[in-house]
Amino acid sequence: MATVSYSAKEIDCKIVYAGPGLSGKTTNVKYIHGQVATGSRGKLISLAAGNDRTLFFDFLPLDSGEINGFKIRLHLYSVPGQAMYSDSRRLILQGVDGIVFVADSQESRMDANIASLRDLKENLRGQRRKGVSLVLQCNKRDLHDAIPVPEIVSQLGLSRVACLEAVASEGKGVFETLRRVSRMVIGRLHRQFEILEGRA
Ligand SMILES: Nc1nc2c(ncn2[C@@H]2O[C@H](COP(=O)(O)OP(=O)(O)OP(=O)(O)O)[C@@H](O)[C@H]2O)c(=O)[nH]1
Ligand SMILES: [Mg+2]
Repeated sequence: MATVSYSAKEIDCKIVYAGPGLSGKTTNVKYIHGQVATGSRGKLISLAAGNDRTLFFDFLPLDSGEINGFKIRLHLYSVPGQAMYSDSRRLILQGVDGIVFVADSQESRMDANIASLRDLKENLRGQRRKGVSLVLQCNKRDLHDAIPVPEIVSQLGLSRVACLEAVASEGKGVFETLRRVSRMVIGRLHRQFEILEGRA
């Protein structure tokens, strides 16, 4: 859930990139870091092993405009996709506002996508799931064995979720995905402010 600091006039939102190992979560966050002007972002922190696999998370703070004089700060995290790090994922998902599920489009990775989505649902248990925005990113669309997007959507049972295609290693679809999820998260904040101010 977004945290509001009245003294700093700042709202912090948490957006988490989830999905199976090697699906391209870190690649999304690194690309965003490389494209956003230094004045609008903080430092990228990556806790990774020597082989670039995420061990705990990547973290990138981004400024994203204002609501009623409150500065909005998006905190982007990527989780480690490897199955054994489920406890870390549960920790990182605490208080999440928006999730990008980065699916790997390769046919050979469909079982991993399905297992990762199941693990995500389990890790969100106990949280107010209704307040969390979810976006599906079908990544690695450049690979020859990428299966059609509707098939991925259907196998994951995510037909009611916003879906975007990406080639994150080339930056394609990365900002479109971030815009979609942040618009959903910030839209909800706007509605909450309207309710607080009795304008709803
Ligand atoms: N061909 C292709 N390769 C990609 C794409 N996106 C990412 N990759 C590559 O996939 C590999 C894994 O990417 P990462 O971003 O490290 O994957 P991850 O999801 O963070 O993996 P974990 O940290 O282990 O969970 C890297 O070699 C990337 O360059 C893509 O769209 N197409
Ligand atoms: Mg990673």
